Amino acid sequence: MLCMRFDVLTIFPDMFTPILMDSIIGRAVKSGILEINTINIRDFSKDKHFKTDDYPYGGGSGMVMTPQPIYDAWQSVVNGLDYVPKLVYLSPQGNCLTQKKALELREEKHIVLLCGHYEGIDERIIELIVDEEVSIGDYVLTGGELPAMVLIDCVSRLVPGVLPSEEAFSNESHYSGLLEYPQYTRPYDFMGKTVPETLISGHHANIDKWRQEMSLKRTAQKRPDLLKPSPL
Ligand code: 4GX
Repeated sequence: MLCMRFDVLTIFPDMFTPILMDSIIGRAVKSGILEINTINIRDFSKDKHFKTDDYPYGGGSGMVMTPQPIYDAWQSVVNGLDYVPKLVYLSPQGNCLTQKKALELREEKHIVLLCGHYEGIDERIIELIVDEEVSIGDYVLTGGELPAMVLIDCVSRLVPGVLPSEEAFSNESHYSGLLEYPQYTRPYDFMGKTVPETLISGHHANIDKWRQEMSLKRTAQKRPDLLKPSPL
């Protein structure tokens, strides 16, 4: 039944309760398709004040997350497993989280997510245990928790059984590399603006053609960068 497991190493485990409650992800956790655990890095601190950060060697402003509690928190997840789960560190220096990257991560049965704070984590953690750094975009947040939630949300919805229907994600934005076509629901006339005639014609071939054309037109207008051949 269990399809995918996430373990989140964080100093703010309570931030994750909203995505584990009431949401589509929460429902998948309750039904056993997903397992999501949070591990409080602070619980593993050997410091007498349970500190998880320290001053940077070489000086400078801000604090750096100490390696020991992170390493021991990771050990607590890996202990007893007969495989080593992929460890992803959320950081602005990472590979961009795209739909392609989400489809790739969906192939893992178990992902451990490491959330950093302050000026980041001790570089030796990245060298010793991090498999991949992933960024959710070119902006700076206060911590890796929101990026971890974004990653869990976008990878989880690709796991079979999490969304009500499989087709729900097969024709949506970015799946085909194009943006979605415009959607309409009732009423037919809203504030004098009516629904495009093709959509009420009942002619399915014409509707498909209209949607494809609109997807392409929209992408050219709003995100022309998506139509350019990628350098990779
Ligand atoms: N996409 N953040 C990581 C700590 C940090 C600081 C410096 C490395 C170097 C982010 C993003 C993001 C905030 C998570 C800073 N790590 N993560 N954190 N954008 O902004 O993923």
